[in-house]
Amino acid sequence: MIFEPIESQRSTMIDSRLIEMSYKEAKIPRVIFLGAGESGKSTMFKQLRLIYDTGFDKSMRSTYKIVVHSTIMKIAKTLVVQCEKLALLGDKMDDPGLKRCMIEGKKARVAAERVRNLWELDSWFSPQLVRDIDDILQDPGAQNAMERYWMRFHPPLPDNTKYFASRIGKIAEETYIPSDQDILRARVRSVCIEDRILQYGDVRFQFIDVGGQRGERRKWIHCFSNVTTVLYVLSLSAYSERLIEDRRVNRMTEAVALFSEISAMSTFRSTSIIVFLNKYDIFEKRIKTIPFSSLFEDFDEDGEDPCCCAEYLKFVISEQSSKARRRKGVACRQIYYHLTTAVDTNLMRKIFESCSRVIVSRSIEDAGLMFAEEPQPCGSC
Ligand SMILES: Nc1nc2c(ncn2[C@@H]2O[C@H](COP(=O)(O)OP(=O)(O)OP(=O)(O)O)[C@@H](O)[C@H]2O)c(=O)[nH]1
Ligand SMILES: [Mg+2]
Repeated sequence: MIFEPIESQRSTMIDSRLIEMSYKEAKIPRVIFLGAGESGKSTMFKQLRLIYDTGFDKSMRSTYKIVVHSTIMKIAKTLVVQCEKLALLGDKMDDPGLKRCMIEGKKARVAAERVRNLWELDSWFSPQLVRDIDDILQDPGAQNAMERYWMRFHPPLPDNTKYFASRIGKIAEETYIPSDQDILRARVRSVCIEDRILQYGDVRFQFIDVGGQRGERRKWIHCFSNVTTVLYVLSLSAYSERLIEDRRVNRMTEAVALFSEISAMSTFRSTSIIVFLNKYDIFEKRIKTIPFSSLFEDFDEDGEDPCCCAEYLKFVISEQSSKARRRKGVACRQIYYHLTTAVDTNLMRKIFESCSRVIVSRSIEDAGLMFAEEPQPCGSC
């Protein structure tokens, strides 16, 4: 099941009440980010803060310093464990590629031993730890493993692995303060609902970010009222990844099914829907190593062309959501698509600008200031 049953949990009620209150006070239209876990919703939400608000303040940067440090520790630890697993697997399968994933250098092996024995919570970012992590990251065996894991399997190594591995020197400095890009790349799983009121074009909107993992979705319903636009974020690179919540399920399959469900909800009957096909930067590299057709067997076009693959995906999404709407008797409407890389601020500025026409006009229609076009019955799609 994609949506979990609605449970009246205390934290949920607090989240939703807060949002409800601020909405009632402000009486402004809402725009909500929805999508599966790790698709990039919070990253886009952070971009809104950078582009339309005051950016990241001092206290946010110091919070993220801890996040960045713990991310690097986690990457190093995971890498040490995975290197062993891969090398063992290589032996078993007689695969020289996998065998090469053994940490080889003497210095790196000693460092790996130390890092393996660390407790994440009680370790601090000491100079010794930084040297150890650097020794591990420089090791050819670990680099082979990183490449394989980053490209092929997910989890365990997160999308930001390469980025933070390349920044270790800077991050280890005592005076280090996370840059905007570090904050955009740092991952904090959303477990509560966040909202922010922003001036967007000529209109003030309440933007809402929610957690996308299965356990978080039961909270969504509390902020569905008065939404004028849904921004659905779907990770393109998900086609080769599995859900953290259930390793048997492909992430893209889940994301497409979730979208179909949302687009067929009667609550969103007259809501604008914009789909961000995100993580384009990862996707265009990954399709060169893992065929897009590994998930979509019917896809027989140029698998090395990211736009061609994305077009096919749009077709799949439209087909499945039309079917879901027909089943529920919900009228057909236009869905807008954008290819995005959420960590790229310049690109996101352009994307948000180009979405403003849809978002703003919808809110004006809802306010009754403009003539709203009647939706077509679903039989015509
Ligand atoms: N390279 C790259 N990384 C991205 C992109 N979008 C998001 N990420 C990274 O992906 C990770 C997950 O992004 P989040 O924004 O936390 O995902 P989310 O949808 O909010 O996830 P939940 O809170 O679990 O629902 C973070 O480390 C981001 O920096 C992208 O377009 N390119
Ligand atoms: Mg999030």
